Amino acid sequence: MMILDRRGFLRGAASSVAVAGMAGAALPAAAQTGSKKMKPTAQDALLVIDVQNCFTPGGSLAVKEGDQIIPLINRLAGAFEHVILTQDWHTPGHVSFASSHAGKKPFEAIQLPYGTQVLWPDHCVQGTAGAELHKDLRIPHAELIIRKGYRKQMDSYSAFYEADGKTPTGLTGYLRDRGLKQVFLAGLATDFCVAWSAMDARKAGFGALVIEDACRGIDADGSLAKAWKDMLGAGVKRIQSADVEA
Ligand code: VGL
Ligand code: ZN
Repeated sequence: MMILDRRGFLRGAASSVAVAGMAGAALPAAAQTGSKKMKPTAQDALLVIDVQNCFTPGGSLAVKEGDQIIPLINRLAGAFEHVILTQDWHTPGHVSFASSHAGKKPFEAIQLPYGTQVLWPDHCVQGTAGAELHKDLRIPHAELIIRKGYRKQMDSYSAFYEADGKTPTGLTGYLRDRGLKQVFLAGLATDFCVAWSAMDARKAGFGALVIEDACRGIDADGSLAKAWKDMLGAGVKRIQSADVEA
């Protein structure tokens, strides 16, 4: 459906519902509908973070209930014109693996040139079954898969910048080139890759909304509460899947 305001701003807006009540204001991403649910627009993207075998039950870094979010994510994805997936994608012997550091155990932390690194069980090694996207994900219209953490000496929780906070993955450029202004986030794990991606989305100038019940956390040492505090402080919005018209 084609909708134009006086200045032609709304050409190609997602739906007439999204336009109701805007009164010529700047184009809002995910405009509120009458039912108070947010309807994703053509300027919003759903970012599905690391829904991979290693992070779901049975995997080497399994997140509790990590598979329970999949039906929810499949349903949400249907409401988005733009869906982007991420895949944690490490080399064998990756610097983030405890097994790469003599005497270190998973969940201990070490100092690396780019900062503090939590050490993990080996996970998401490039080309292995554990690194594959979960077989129950049904998002055929996903338009991009961002792989991250593929440099042996640097981790990347975030879909935007690697762990040094400045090496770009290319996602910022992709979103800008495509005219996408805001990301909704779902996936694993809330307190690591989802949180870092959401905060970096803000840092790069995008709106960021984390769909809490479409994520699950690792929650090591209070990391989940800290992640929410940091996210909210960075202007990330905390929403529920029921808030999205899907
Ligand atoms: C993740 C720990 C290590 C995540 C990735 O997807 O949240 N966590 N690598
Ligand atoms: Zn990882």
